[in-house]
Amino acid sequence: MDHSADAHRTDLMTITRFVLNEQSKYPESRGDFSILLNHIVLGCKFVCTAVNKAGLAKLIGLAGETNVQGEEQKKLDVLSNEVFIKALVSSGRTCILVSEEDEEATFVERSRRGRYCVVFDPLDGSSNIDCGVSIGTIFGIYMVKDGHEPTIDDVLQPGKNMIAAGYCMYGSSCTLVLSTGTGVNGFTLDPSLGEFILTHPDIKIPKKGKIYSVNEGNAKNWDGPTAKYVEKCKFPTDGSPAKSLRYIGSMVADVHRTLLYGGIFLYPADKKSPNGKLRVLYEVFPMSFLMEQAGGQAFTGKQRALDLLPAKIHDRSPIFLGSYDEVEEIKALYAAEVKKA
Ligand code: FDP
Repeated sequence: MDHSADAHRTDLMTITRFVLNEQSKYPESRGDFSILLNHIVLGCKFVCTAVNKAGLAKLIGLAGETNVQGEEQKKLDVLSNEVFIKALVSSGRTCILVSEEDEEATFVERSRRGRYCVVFDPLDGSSNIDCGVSIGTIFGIYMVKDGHEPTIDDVLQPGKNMIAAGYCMYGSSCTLVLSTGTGVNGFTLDPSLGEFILTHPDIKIPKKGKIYSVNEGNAKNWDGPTAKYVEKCKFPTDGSPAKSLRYIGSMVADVHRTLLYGGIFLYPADKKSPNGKLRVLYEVFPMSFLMEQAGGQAFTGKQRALDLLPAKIHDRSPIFLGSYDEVEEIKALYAAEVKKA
């Protein structure tokens, strides 16, 4: 990439401009989605700033410490949740919010209600906060039909009914990846402007990948197809080179790398956790939506991930997502297992 040319670019495509451009393609649009997205973006910027200061916690008193004024400070995941709930409610465009942090869904009061339901994990990968590893916010958006009183069934919907999904990664840079159902675009926060700039237009995941990403510490409890797939990654029998293993243990970071470089990310079922670990509504669905929109696939071991119908808001599911060919291989291994039975 020609960075010197970039430094002189003055015509920047900000995320706001991008979304307004998209909106202008739909003359009937009332601009509600753009307003909602603006509030999500604000939440991401707020959390990004808080995450960047996390390493200074002991010095200046953040995240569970007592600060110099003697005030008790909030843990980052609790703070992030509050930031997003407030940003989403104040947008006036939401009616139901489901957060990883809250046991129950939040129903927005009638006077501040809009048509969108947002499911989100405000700070995913939070076990990585204290060591400064990349973490992120994941979100998915459903729309409630006009004139209907929102109920929990409006969010207990298959992922294929989402109208948008995305994540924001708080890493060496702050990157927001978004799909509104017509491809995937990536934006990087320019801290000097305080704006997300389109840096990764029309992301397409490579059809095949050289990287697999999994917590191999769980291998002794895996089922046959998962164990066979990972064995093939390490000891291929078709003459292809062995794959590299990369596992950060922070879903946003592992999925982001998979999206850009290709490969597969898996959090399978195992004997101890028959439904895997990751949550359907705000981890599996948004990431599966993005993968499909980028030309990849997402599979649960039994079906297309976006066809799942969650029964409860915090349901979990095994997940295999990434490059088209890699997921195709996994699907073949599970199909062979079903045939054997
Ligand atoms: P974390 O527990 O740190 O919040 O679902 C949360 C998650 O992280 C994902 O971000 C990550 O992919 C996964 O759990 C890591 O789980 P393991 O530690 O079991 O590998």
